[in-house]
Amino acid sequence: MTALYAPLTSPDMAVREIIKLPDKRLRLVSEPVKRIDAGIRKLVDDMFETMYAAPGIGLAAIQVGVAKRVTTLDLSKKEEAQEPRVFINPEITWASKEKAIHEEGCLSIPEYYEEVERPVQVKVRYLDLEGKAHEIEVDGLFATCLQHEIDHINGVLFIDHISKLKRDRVIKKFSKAAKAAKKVEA
Ligand code: K1U
Ligand code: ZN
Repeated sequence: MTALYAPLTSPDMAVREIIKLPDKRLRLVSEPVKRIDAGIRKLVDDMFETMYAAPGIGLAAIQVGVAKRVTTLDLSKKEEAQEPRVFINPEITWASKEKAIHEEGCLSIPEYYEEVERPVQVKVRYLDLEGKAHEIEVDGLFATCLQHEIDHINGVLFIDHISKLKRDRVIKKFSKAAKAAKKVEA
């Protein structure tokens, strides 16, 4: 199974701003990580800090405005020890024909939840923070969340998997809120 990431906190870690719908950066296709350097390690630290503060169970780098193919995940329950996981350049190498419906949320579309149909199981190839390659087969919430994050890396949002009517409605609502917030700022 996936090697867990450590350390969990350090004084240098920072909560970054999570960009929200309709921010166009959410539609960017993120660039592969070529070298895992101090900048990537700092990004990952900050992504964990941001994800835990939100709180969320996953986060893609583009959600903090960085178009790099990096995602963090922690599916542990409140009462359990944290299980931070990092996926660099993750790729789905296989998806089951069998599909399942799960309710999804998104930190970039706060307080909006919808049922989404996705493959039950996927195989995902990725690099860890040491640059070591792994391939894992996951199902359940792990598979749902990892597919959601890989979608982010490709500029896809979970609302792209729901009806056009519902999608248009939520985009309109968030666009209106963003306009109103801009007016207050001005
Ligand atoms: O990528 C994101 O926007 C994070 C998102 C991940 C996700 C959730 C559910 C299904 C698929 C992908 C979230 O973390 S939304 C918040 C959330 O689900 C949650 C927050 C606190 C405790 C438990 C769940
Ligand atoms: Zn999301």
